[in-house]
Amino acid sequence: MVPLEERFPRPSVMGVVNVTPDSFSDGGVNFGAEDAVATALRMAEEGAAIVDVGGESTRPGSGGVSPDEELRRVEPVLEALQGRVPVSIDTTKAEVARRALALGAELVNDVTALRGDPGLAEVVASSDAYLCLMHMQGEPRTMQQDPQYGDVAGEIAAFLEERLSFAVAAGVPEERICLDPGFGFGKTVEQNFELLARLREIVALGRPVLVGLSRKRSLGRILGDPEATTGPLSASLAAAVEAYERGATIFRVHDVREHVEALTVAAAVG
Ligand code: 9MG
Repeated sequence: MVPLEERFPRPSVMGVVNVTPDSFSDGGVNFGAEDAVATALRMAEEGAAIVDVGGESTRPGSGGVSPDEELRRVEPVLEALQGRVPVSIDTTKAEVARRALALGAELVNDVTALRGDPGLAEVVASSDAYLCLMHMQGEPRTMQQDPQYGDVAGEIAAFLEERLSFAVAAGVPEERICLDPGFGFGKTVEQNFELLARLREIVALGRPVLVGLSRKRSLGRILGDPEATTGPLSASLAAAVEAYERGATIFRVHDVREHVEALTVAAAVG
């Protein structure tokens, strides 16, 4: 088995392919399977190490979709990409992950860190897939209402350490796991920026760290729009480079070419 850090050397870019009608960050441009496939192929050409295909929105305020609906959205995309582009499946559901892995996905990106579906750990453990465990306070529908932390980086590090132990105890080898502090998932603007400043505390857990800062609303808000629901590319690139300098390995982004270029420069300096 190839450890995750060898399969995805630092920095690796993960392209976001939301097969959803209701994403703020990309306006639902990939809701049609053909568009989603074309986007994924373009991202691979632009240098993405992997594309993250998801059929359920996790933006603040969103409710869930059924496994059938999620599969209806992602299956044709996974079928068309099989053997052509490395794929990650962005899902919290065992049934969706099982089907995606059968269709060639090599990473399961679970924003609940194995707290959502009790069957998901077994699906990952019985495959040779990689796994991303992400921190979220609350659930997407309500998570931005009043997030509270005593020590944001310390609490998130402790959470991720516990979820890593849980996943390993469930049979997922540690070498296959990466950790994600979950920027924007139950965090205020100030909490997100403190977390980014202290990202080394998450990196110190010893597993590769994946970050999703691209187009996040905190970036728009720090630039002066208190109602922003997204952030611009310029701010996304600055945030990615800051995360790189603090040790992040995988960057989940919408604008692949620009992030590959920015991170190549950062890596040349680093
Ligand atoms: C699905 N999704 C949306 N934002 C994300 C982030 O920051 N990290 C991960 N792992 N997944 C995300």
